Formats: sequence, C-alpha cells, structure tokens
Amino acid sequence: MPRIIGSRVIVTCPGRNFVTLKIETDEGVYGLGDATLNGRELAVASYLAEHVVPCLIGRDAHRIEDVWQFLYRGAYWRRGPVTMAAIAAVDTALWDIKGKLAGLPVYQLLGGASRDGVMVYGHANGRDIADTVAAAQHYKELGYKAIRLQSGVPGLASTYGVSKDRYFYEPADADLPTENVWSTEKYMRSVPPLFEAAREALGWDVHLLHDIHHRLTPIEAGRLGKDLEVYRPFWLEDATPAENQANFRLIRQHTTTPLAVGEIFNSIWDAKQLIEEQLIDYVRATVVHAGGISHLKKLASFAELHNVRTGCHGATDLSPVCMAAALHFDLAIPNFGVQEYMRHTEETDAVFPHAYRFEDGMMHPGDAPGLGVDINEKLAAKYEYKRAFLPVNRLEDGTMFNW
Ligand code: CS2
Ligand code: MG
Repeated sequence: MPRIIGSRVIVTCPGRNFVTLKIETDEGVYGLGDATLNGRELAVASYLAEHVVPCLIGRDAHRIEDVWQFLYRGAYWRRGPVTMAAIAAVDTALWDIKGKLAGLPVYQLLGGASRDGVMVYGHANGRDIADTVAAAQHYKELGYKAIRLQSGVPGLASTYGVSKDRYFYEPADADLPTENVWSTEKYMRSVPPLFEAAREALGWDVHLLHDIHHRLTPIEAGRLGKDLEVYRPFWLEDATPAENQANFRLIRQHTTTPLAVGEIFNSIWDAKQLIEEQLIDYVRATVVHAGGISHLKKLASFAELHNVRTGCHGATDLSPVCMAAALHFDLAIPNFGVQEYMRHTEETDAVFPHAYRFEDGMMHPGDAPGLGVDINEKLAAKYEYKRAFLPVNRLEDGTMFNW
C-alpha cells in the first residue's frame, strides 16, 4: 500500500495568493490539493502545517474516507471555512494519488463520465450596460453557452463583479480591506435594463446568469426575481445571506427565477434545509471550500434526491488544482448544472500546468491519470506571498453591510 512519507504546504502568489498541499508517498507518486481561502490563505496554510501534516505521515494514502473522517471528527471543532479547506486539500490530493496509481483520470474513479463535456459560464462585466453587453457578445463569440452579467451601477463608484482589467476579476485588492459603498435602490433599478439589453443583443440561445452577492433582503430578492422572469435568467446567485436557510422560503413564494447559492458553504449542513425544501435550484459549494471531492460528492447525491443541481464556484481565487478536481467531479455526477470558469492568468497557468481544456463553451479535465494538474515548484517559489484582503461594504449612510 502507498504510505504517506511527506507532505508540504506551498504558498505562491502569481498575481494572487494560492495555497497548495503536496502529499508524497513511498511509491514515488504525489498528489496535489488546493487549500486557497481568499483573504485568509495563511490561516489554512498554518492549519495544514501545524495540525494536519504531522498526522498524515505513515498513513495509507488509499484510505481516503478514513483520513477524511479522522480529520473531520478528530478536529473536535468541526466545520468552518479554514478546517474544511484544509480537509479538502488532503482529500483532493489523495484522489490525485489514487488516480495516478490506478493509471486512471479521477472521473473514472467517481463512476465514469455522465456527459461528454462540462458546460461552463464566463464572466461578462463592464462599467455600464453597453460595456457589459459588449463583453457578453465577446464571450458568445468565444463559444460560451452561458454568460454571467455584472455591470456597474449608476451612482455607485464600484460594485461586485466589475473588474478593472475586464477579464481577470480578482476582488482581493489591497493589504487592508478596501471600503466599498452600496445602495440597494440604485442596484435594483439597474438590473432589469441590463437583462433587457442583453436579451436584445444576444438573443435567447445563451444562458444569462447574475450574482447578487448576498446583498438583498429576501423580499427584495423576490421582487428582483419577479422583475427578471420575463428575461429567463439561468439563475440569480447569492440572492440573500444564507445563514438562515429559511430566508429562501420568502424568495420562493414570489418568483420562479432559479436560485443558486453556496460558494461560501463548507459542508452539507450549510445546505441541508435549502436542498430538502427545494428552496434553491443549484448548489454552488466547491471542492476546495467544502471538504474536497469526497464530501462534495455526498452533497451532490443528497441534492440529486431533491431536484437540485450543482453549479460549482470557479473564481480566479480557486487554483487550477481545484478547477481540475471540479471538472472531474462535474463530468461524473448525474445532477451537474453548470461550472463557473473565470480563466486564470498566464502566470498562474504556468505555475499550475494542467490537462483541462476549454472548447466551444464546454470543458473537459483530460484523461491524464489523477487530476491532470501539476505545480512547478521552482516557478512557484519566485512569487512571494502578498497579503490581500477582500473588500468590505458599507451603505451610503455608513452602515456596515455585506460585500
Ligand atoms: C464570486 C466570487 O465567482 C463568484 O461567483 O462570488 O468572485 C467571489 O466574490 C470570490 O470568489 C471571493 O473570493
Ligand atoms: Mg458568487
């Protein structure tokens, strides 16, 4: 059996910080896991180095579920974004090892392909509606079948999802949190015209998505959902904060617009009521933040029982290691919905060479044994960690709000 003989935490910053766990075995095979938690990277790096790695040495790398249960139950302080990202990195690396030793791509170990490719959505954003629609047309020309629309809001200096350099949206932008200003009223007025212009320009054969990013009350989300029904959104994401899962009952009472939530979820418990009561249509939890491939597969199976599909988070702050793992997962599960794909920069792709490919709006993880992604440690070492916080948000009267 492949015994774990070493494990290292690699922190690198090719334009943004990434944390990668590398687990080595006595059979000369190693596995990789993404452990990146945007804005809290060193918390996970330290949790891994101090409280996980010492417990891995000597273990059987094939015993993925047992290691998962050891790290979850053995933590005592269960769940939470830091713990579950650390567990995710170990789990993902062990699936990588298992695939390499079996000579199979991980999706084959998960039951084989349930589809030929994975539909992904790109991020069209712009300063105003015209700019955003032009970006969306560019994504349509690139072959995307699903496009997220995020536009600047008249009267607001900044808003979620609108990047400075258009394509590579990275919100962690400063050594201390940047303060943004928010107005729900200005925002709510801006979204229906955005969708009207987008449908006018792009037609109906492309899925259009939008991320509210936790910023509405349930009744406001119900109103916006109803306003947008005529434009058939593929989903409204993070319509309202989901700590109180019952919030979504209110939204459901007012609109049939599909709802997606969960990129900040770190375990099945964060989504149990939402799924059981069919309060959402897509669950966004992802490999790196929700306990790895093993736990995400359990979450997807639970969702399958309740007509809920997956729509994994895939922002630039999830590394190519997570992207690769997500594509294996997406290819295999029966209730796949869509995969977010915010392309990484060339610098990042050079640090993390990978087999996954984009073609005509779809992606495939490739058939390399394991995850089909690697880390160029020499290159990674050139990019020093650089602290970067996500922004915070205040209302126009100064009240602290949700970013
Ligand atoms: C966003 C992310 O991709 C998304 O849907 O919500 O950009 C999110 O803001 C970042 O991943 C936070 O680090
Ligand atoms: Mg989001």
